[in-house]
Amino acid sequence: MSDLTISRVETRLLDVPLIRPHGFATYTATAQPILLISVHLEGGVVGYGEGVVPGGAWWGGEAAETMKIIIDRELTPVTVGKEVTALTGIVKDWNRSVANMRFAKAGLEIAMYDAWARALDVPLAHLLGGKFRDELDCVWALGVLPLDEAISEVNERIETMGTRSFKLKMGSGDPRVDTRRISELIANTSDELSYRIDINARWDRLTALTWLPKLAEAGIELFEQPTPADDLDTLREITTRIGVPVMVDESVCSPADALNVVRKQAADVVAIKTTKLGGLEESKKTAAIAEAAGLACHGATSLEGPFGTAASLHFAASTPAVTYGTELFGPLLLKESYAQEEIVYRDGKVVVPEGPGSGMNPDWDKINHFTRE
Ligand code: MUC
Ligand code: MG
Repeated sequence: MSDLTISRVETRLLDVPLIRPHGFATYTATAQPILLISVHLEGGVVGYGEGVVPGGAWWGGEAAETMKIIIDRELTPVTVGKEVTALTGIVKDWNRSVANMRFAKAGLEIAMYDAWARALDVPLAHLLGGKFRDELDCVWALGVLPLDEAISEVNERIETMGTRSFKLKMGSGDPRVDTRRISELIANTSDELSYRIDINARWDRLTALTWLPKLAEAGIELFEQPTPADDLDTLREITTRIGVPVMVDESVCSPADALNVVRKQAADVVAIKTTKLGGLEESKKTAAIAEAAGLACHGATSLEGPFGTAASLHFAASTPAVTYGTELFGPLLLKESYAQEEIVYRDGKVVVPEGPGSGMNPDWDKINHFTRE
């Protein structure tokens, strides 16, 4: 046993209200369930991670509640008592006893990495190859909103964050209505802005081939996951026929998925989420595959809070393959933070927090306030 031995793992469910309802294709979130994961070392250091999905199980099948069960019952017993520096071997042990469950594994892996970096008193990025940049472009996402609310939110974000690039969720309603709403939004806001859409895999091939060209004409510059995750042939057809870059998100939840997208030439950009991919190591592997094939990588979010977002920022700051900016705005969607520090957003960018670890420290009063009974 040493100061780096993992003495215990704690998980607690938080319910954190959002600043406004966030409408996805098939779900509207008003609060974000977040599993706060703490990894305690014998020497007294504690590392933090978050188990988070965008709203709930609709996105990929896991939820904060399932992550708690998997971590408490399956992953913790094969983690406690080992040195945090044995992280790779610990993850191999997890994979022997638990298949898939990447969101759960990501939260615990990141908490271990955070504890390790804090024990060395260095920023998390030092364990990931080191930072080569201190800030990254950051888009803002609008949920499905009525036109007037969307216009005022775009102008408010330009004012408060200097945002130049916006992601528009869609896919919940009539494609004709959605397309008209988005065309009017683009026409009624500054023509110096860039817009992309995320349909969360909910359009079928015919709907996509009918409406995406009209959205391209309206000025949409990127199609995120317009059609189902497994149908890479349709994604390739969209990528080659319409001429607007396609970003895969639900299609890539592992390095092997990225290889399939490369082989099928199904997309131009890969959304790298440290959550869906199972943590920082798996995200590095996925980004390397995309980079080797000439695909761009985007530092994407599952709407993590401050701890998960900071870890993803340290990842993106140490991964040159992330060339397509980020959407790591999660903490700004939460009505209140539960960390002592604030992540800084300015001039359309987000600043990588300083360490040790992720650079975020718990505000226990707020955490206790948000903890689910
Ligand atoms: C997703 O599918 O991209 C990221 C931002 C947002 O508004 O939704 C998430 C999930
Ligand atoms: Mg997406």
